[in-house]
Amino acid sequence: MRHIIFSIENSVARITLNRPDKLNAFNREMAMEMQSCLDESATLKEVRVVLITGSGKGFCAGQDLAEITDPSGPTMSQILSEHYNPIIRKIRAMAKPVIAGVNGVAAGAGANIALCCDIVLARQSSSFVQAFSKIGLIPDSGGTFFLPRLIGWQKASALMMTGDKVSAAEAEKMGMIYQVIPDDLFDEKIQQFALQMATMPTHALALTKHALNYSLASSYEQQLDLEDKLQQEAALTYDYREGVEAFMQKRKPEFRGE
Ligand code: T3D
Repeated sequence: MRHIIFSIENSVARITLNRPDKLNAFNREMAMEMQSCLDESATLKEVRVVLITGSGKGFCAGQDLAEITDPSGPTMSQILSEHYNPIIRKIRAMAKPVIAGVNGVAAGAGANIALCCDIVLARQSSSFVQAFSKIGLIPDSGGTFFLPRLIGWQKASALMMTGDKVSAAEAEKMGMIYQVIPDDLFDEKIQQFALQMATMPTHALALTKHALNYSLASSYEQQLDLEDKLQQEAALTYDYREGVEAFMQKRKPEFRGE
């Protein structure tokens, strides 16, 4: 792969966006490579967590603006239907936790790809920008769906219309992201966090994600019924038996993700 570094170690698949001189902005090739990495992470049983991060000083500056001014480049319709929407769908459908380790500025589609992940950790000096309005576009990559649900209508509306930059600390305060990590500890902490998530009961986490996906669009009654159904499934797993047994025996559980 030319624009992504992909590795699998200790059950963690790490996808590193790697066009640092462009703040890891997406061109078509990188979008396709990212989709392949997500597909492989979804398929491989040994992968129990996916960690998405960026190389260099940025996380991702969204669409490579040079590519859209290139007459031989992809069309707007291709950019959404073939690049970003499949990425968002693959992340939400992934039956394993997907963690965004935001190491620097996350702008446009770069911000919204991070925000659709299950857990967002951000380096203290990083920032989030809904950059779209600055170039006359509307927020895409699921931004109009996820951002108001994360931080409320008013703040989402203001951030999307102004294109104001939000620091990682502000983003944490408004509930946009889970945790800010001091710059010097960032690499170590995101790795530790991913490793710890990889020892969790993966199948139960997948069912949790499934329930959360549905909660975005269903009623209270539908959600109770769904929890009932998914809990029956969780109760059949090896990890459920192991979790209860370990608790009774006052020892640490050894989950297999099954
Ligand atoms: O057709 C469609 O576009 C549909 C798809 C939409 C999806 C989208 O994501 S639309 C939004 C696209 N992204 C942006 O508009 C963000 C543009 N970038 C910025 O606003 C700023 O670069 C940042 C706020 C992200 C960071 O600012 P700063 O001051 O830290 O860095 P910089 O100096 O602006 O950028 C550093 C380099 O990265 C610079 O290159 P140079 O001059 O050193 O050679 C800059 O040109 C390059 N870069 C940054 N963002 C992009 C980019 N190159 C191409 N595309 C970019 N998006």
